[in-house]
Formats: sequence, structure tokens, C-alpha cells
Amino acid sequence: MTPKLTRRQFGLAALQTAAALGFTRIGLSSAAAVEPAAAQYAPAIVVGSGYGSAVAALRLGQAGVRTVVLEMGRLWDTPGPDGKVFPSTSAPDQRSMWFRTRTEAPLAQFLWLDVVNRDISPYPGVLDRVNYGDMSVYVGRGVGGGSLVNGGMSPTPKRSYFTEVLPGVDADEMYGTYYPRARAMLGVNDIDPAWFESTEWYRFARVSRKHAQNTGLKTVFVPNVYDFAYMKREAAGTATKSALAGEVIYGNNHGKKSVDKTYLAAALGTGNVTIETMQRVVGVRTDPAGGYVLTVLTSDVTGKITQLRELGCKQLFLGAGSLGTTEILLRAREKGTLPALSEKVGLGWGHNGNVMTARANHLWDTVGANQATMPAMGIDDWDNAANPVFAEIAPLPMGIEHWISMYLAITKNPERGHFTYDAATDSARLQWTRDQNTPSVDAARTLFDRINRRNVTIYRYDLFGGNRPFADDFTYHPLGGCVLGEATDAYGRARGYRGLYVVDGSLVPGSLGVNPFVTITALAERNVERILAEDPR
Ligand code: FAE
Repeated sequence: MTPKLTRRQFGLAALQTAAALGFTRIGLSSAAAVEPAAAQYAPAIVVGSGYGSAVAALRLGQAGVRTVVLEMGRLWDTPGPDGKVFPSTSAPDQRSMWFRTRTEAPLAQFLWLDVVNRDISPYPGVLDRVNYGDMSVYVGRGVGGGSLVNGGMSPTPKRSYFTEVLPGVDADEMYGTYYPRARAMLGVNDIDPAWFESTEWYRFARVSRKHAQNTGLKTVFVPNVYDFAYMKREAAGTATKSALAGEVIYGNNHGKKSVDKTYLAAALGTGNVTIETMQRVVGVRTDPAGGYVLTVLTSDVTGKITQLRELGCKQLFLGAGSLGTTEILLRAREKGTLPALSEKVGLGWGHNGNVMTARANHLWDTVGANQATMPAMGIDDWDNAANPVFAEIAPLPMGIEHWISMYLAITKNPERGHFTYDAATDSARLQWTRDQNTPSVDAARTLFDRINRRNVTIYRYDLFGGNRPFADDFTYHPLGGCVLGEATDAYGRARGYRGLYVVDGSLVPGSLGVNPFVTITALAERNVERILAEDPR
């Protein structure tokens, strides 16, 4: 007997079947094998398939709106020759990075040697590093966007700081309705504190906690979308290891609730949503008959463009991330296809104050050869008005004892960058200079100098290149570019146009004080609900 599938399970099954058959077009019908023919018009188009897009797709689908999601990356659900969907972190192959000949891992060195990166062949891999001179930005590529590659940390910002950053948003509504909704849909869960205290896999975090506590600093557990019950089974040897096998930035083969398994599966389950992969939106103009016309490039896995087409819609939801959405709108404004867009498009970008650092521990403070890749604890000194820092205690899973304590510090950096349109390359360029990181490095240094002094430890200088104890040349948390209430109205409607919406991290003005995806999701829930209730379809 065929088991009865719920709508959401059916959505997941559609994703899997479509992947197995190599389709670039995924909808409920693709589960029954259809031609990947291109739609020419859809009432709603969603660009990108990360957090903001996934919310928009689900809520549009539930409202009965036929919706096409266009994603420039591939669907990550087909096992490669090794039987796994994602490559191993220790031996990355072409699946690891977006059209590269060599991987560009954030932590590439150990004892000053590049022991981590590998030569690979160009392919639409899952992690991209977009390099803009003084600042590089890591992003996910594929159905699920950043949810495929991130560390799953799911904190909610302090309410006081949320209000400072987004004063126009009703915090009662956010904390009472939209954050809980987002957390439930994303599958946010907490680590079992007793297991945390006893397992070898979080010894690294307990050592860092001890050093923070010695310094009089507070630590907090940080929730995650990685299923901690699954992780416990990994540790017990009854489930295939993923977080306990070093997997994270090139994708997790098990355990993580990325949005392709939550929101997007549910969106497909409505029967109204189709996802098309390897589709890059490069242009938007208004349709004289109403709505928008998108210019879309289809590529194959070699990067060759196989099709250029135009696709029409009435409502356009941009969820291509801070970099992607800002580029689409900036290009449209500067090339004159959407000339009435706000002058504020391209402004208000920040990196959430990201700085990484590492400390060398005493020989008796072993951090363990076995480390879970999902962080579960942070040093919370955000309420220190003189030097607010939230530092996640990050793993460095090398399979050997290395006595290193690693951190991703989130600092309060008032500096903002902006994007300019470069006609020669037809792309947006981030304008951000290295000295704009100084407030972040100073804040991290102030905190970790204290910890080092109190514990008589020192920084590691061999991990980030150039003998630097701080990595301030990349971020995982790009935010802003189309800021809520500036480039858009209070609900993400692009100023100057009807039916054109921004739903992703570009709405957040550069800083949140914690890791951002729960907030991006909750804001999208708030904004899309309002848009569906008020705007003509
Ligand atoms: P995002 O998830 O980036 O999705 C945008 C999608 O649009 C991508 O799939 C793109 O491929 C696609 N796209 C872009 N341009 C186009 C185009 N022109 N045409 C078609 N498709 C396009 O956007 N955040 C946390 O809260 N906790 C963490 O633990 C955490 N760890 C991270 C670790 C890593 C390594 C990375 C890279 C990020 C991490 N983040 C974390 C950040 C988080 O993933 C990020 O804030 C969200 O993914 C942003 O969501 P958006 O919806 O803005």
C-alpha cells in the first residue's frame, strides 16, 4: 500500500524525485515526470530561495497564488559518486564552491600553512565567496540559499537592540507573533544541557566557557536548527554522522533543517509553487500592461548559458540576499529600467560586526579532537555599554587535539558600506574599506585581551594569514542594501513601484547583534502577511 503523504511530505518527495531525474523545474507535477518547459508568466515570481524567499513562496502558495521561484544555484538532493549529496569538508570537491578552481575556506591555514584548501573543477558548488577588495562575503548557493551552508545558530536579538536597529517595526508583534512563528517553522531546538555537560563533542565549548567565567563574563546556550536529538544519536553511533563528521560550510548530509526541508517543502506542498534552478535573474523592467518583466539566464553545470528568456509577473518578491537583491535593484535603477527606485537602494550595508579570533590554551586545557560543527554556546557581553560583543564559541574540528579556542565575535560597528553600479562588469561593487573594520577589531580585542589576561593565554597568529590574530576581511552575515523604511516602505515594498517587494537580509540595516536568519525569517513573515492582506493580486 502506498503510504499517504501529507502535503508537506509530498513537497519534499517532489524535491527528491525532481533531483533524481535531473530536472531544473520542480513542482508537485514534476514528481510525476514533466518536461522542464519554461513558464512565460506567473502571477508571482520569487527570486532566490533562501530564508526570505522561502517564507514568501509558502505564504503565496497558501494564499492560492501561482508562484515561480527562480534560484541561480542547483537543487542539493542528488548523491554524487561517493553516495553523498554534499562533499566532505576534509576532502572538498567541485560540489563545495561556486565555480572555483580552488576552494577558499574561511580558515585556510594552520601553523601558517595552507593545509585546508584543495584544487577543484569549476561547478555550481554550494558555497560562494564574493570578493570585493577589502571585504569578502560568504553566501550559500542552491535551493535553500544560506540555510544549506550555515552553522544553524538561531538566536533572537535582544529586544532593546532590535528596537534600536529597526525602530519602525512593532516589537510586540515581532516578539509575540513573528519570531515564535519563524522559530517553529524553521525547527529551532535547544541542546540538552545534561548532554552538553557530558559529551566529548562540546568539550571545546566548555573550555571556552570556563575561561569566560574566570573573566566574570556570562555565557548562554544558543539554539540551533540542527536537530540535537539526531546529533545525540550520531554520538551514540546509531545515526550517520554529519555535524560530528566535520560537515557544515559545504553542506550537511544529515541533521540540519535547511529551508528546502521546511518552508520550501511546505510551499511545494501547496501545489501552487514551482522552483526553477540554475536560473539567474539579471534584469527587471516594468511591463506596460502592468507588472514586471524579468530577464533570466539559464546555465548548465559548466556555467554555459543555455537560455536567455523573459518572464512576466504581476508581483515580484526579491529574496536574492543582501548582495543579490541589492545588485538587481541597483542595476535596474542605474540602467534606467526601474528609474523611480529610491536613491537609498545600495545604502546601509553592514557585516553585522563579524570578526573571528582564536586563542592558544594551556596544555592542560584540552579542547578535544572530536568537536561538533554546530556551535551551541556564546559569550554574551552585549549589555556592556562600553564594549558590546556577542561571541559565539566556534568549533575547529580538525580531528586532532590543537588546544585552540575559536570565536566568531559579533560587534556593534557603526560603519556602513554602500554599493555602486559598475557598468563595465554590469555588477554591483561593495564600497567598504578595511579601516571600517577598526571598531569591530577593537571591540573583539578589548574582550579577548581581558580573557587572555585573566587566563594567562595568548592569541593564535597562524590561522588567518599575515600573522593576524583577528580575521576581519570576511563576513558570514551580509545585511542591508535595501533597508526597511528607507529603500522600501515599512513592509518591504520597494519605493517608487507597486507590486515589487524585498523580503531578505537586505532589509536589515547592517547590524543585529546576533546571527541573523531567524530575524530575516520573522521579518519576512511579518511583511508578507501584510502584503498579502493589503495589496491587489
Ligand atoms: P540567502 O539565504 O543568501 O539566499 C539568497 C538566494 O538567492 C541564494 O540561494 C542565491 O543563490 C540566490 N540568488 C542570488 N542572486 C540571484 C539571482 N540574481 N537570481 C537568482 N537567484 C539568486 O538570503 N546565520 C545565522 O543566523 N546563523 C548561523 O549560524 C549562520 N552561519 C553562517 C555560516 C555561513 C558559512 C554562512 C555563509 C552564513 C551563515 N549565516 C548564519 C548567515 C545566513 O545564512 C544568512 O544571513 C541568510 O542565509 C540570509 O538569508 P536571505 O534570505 O537574505
